[in-house]
Amino acid sequence: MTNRRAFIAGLAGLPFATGPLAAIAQGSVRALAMPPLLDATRDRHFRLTAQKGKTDFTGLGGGETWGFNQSFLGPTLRLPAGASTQAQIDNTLSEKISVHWHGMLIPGEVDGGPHQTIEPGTTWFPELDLTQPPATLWYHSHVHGDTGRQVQRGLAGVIHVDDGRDDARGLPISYGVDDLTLVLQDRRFDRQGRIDYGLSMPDQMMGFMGNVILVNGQLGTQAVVPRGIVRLRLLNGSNARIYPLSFSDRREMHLIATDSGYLNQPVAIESLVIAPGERYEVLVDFSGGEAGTLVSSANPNQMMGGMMGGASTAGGAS
Ligand SMILES: [Cu+2]
Repeated sequence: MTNRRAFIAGLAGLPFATGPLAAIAQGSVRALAMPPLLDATRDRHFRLTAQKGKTDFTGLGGGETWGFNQSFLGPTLRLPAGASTQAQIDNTLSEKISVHWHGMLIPGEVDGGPHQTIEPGTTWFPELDLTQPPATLWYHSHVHGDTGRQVQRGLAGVIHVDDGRDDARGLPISYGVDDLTLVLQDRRFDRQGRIDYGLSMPDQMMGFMGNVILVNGQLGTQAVVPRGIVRLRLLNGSNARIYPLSFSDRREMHLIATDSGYLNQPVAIESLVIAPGERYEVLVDFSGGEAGTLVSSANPNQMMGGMMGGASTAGGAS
């Protein structure tokens, strides 16, 4: 594949990672996998099953994780703009969850907030009538007092609201090829590689902060993209970490969309700051063939920043 070049999306190399994790971060680089695409634009129906699984993120063994239709996180939902889609959510877990459609402009009765829990062993059938313009949204459990833990476990995924006109707009539309969905999340792992969500006093005061960055639930990965313009749909699905993102060679990005959809025109930027829950879409030019490294500098909202370390790397170059 001589016309393709590597673009690394997720080599977590935080300077304060502990022993075994630091070794993994410096280890071999794997290909970044996208969440599976669940395209409901034709059927106007989709089904998500909240389920238990096991994930070994670090190679140290791993442990129980949760996901929709898989072990960790959920599929990317492609939903039609200007149409109604019937959803079916099965909860096979042993505790109540909810599925909140973050960013969706829909009535409260189908919004999936803390008032709409899905009890264990039950199914919820919300009808999602999308009257909003195309945008990148996300879904996540939103149980009162338990959202942080359940999202850490994996109950989250991305939504593309699609009006079928992106090709006419000249935007990349091949999912996972030149249209990449990147879910940025931080985690802590114990020595067995299980997700560690023990909340310390600073966690409770400042919000949970992990010491490794996962991209689509994966550590130490790179994405290979075609030469040309590549679209990155970025979601910060972390509890509290804010990511100031840029490419290590300061290459230009063109911001095309934010939480509510497309801008009137692209804006050339060198960096962007993405807070928890936010989405940004950027175009990056890979026609020159040089690999790029997407880097996150230190969380600007971090108490004791000096103690916790400075720059952290969300990507690495090849
Ligand atoms: Cu939300």
